[in-house]
Amino acid sequence: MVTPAHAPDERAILTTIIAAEAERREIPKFSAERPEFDLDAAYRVQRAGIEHRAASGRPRVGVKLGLTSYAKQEQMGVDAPITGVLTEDMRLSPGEELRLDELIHPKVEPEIAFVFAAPLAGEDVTAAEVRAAVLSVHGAVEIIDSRYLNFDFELTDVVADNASSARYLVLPDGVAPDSVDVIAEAVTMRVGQGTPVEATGAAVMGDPYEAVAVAVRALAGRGDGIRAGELVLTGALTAAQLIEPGSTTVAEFSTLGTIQLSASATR
Ligand code: OOG
Ligand code: MG
Repeated sequence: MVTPAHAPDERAILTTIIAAEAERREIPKFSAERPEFDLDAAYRVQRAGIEHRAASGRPRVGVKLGLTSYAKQEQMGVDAPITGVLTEDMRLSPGEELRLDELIHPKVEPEIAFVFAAPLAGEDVTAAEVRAAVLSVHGAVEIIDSRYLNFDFELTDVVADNASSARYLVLPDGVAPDSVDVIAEAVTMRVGQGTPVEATGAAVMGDPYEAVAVAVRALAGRGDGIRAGELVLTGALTAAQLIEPGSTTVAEFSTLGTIQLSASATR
């Protein structure tokens, strides 16, 4: 999988990212000094990082879409959707405190999540096929924590950093695809006393099922897909909001329920 000519540099990039996450240290982006570091190389680094997590007892449990909404693309100055991989250790249970002493500069974003009944892969998967493979639809928040200084990155950097993945909280009670209009589903989210942000599912490429179809087609090009039983986060509906120590984030979905996530008082 790893192209020999680029392997040493890719290994060095991954080692630096893993250390940054473990030591809660921001690092400068790689792209500035490595013009040869392209998207294929970035996804190889991401994959190697996921293999490293699995080897250390943190197995893959799903896929996340990133930068699928205009709000996010505009916030990050990046203009294409990406994918990352969710691992078991990233999961937060409802009521569990978000420990800021484990993270660098986390932000929270509201998302619509799918749990898949059937596997899904292929270069020509459609939104209808995505919907047919979905078992349940859930309200969720993702906590992203880019390992880069000030969340300053190009597409290659953020892909190598597993799309800034850090934590996620998915409401346990999901509904069948027939019972929810994911395009019209609305969310309002507020961190502490901050300004509420709101959006509907349409913010994600017009239709979260379509966003997943696009992602599955991209995954197919890299020999990957969604496995039966996996969770998929379809991408932030709004811009991500910084999490202040001691704050409680409330994300209220129109039909999928309400998430409350309290952050520790100290970082
Ligand atoms: C990249 C991750 C984006 C989303 O939902 O759009 C993402 C970032 O903004 O750091 O998770
Ligand atoms: Mg996200």
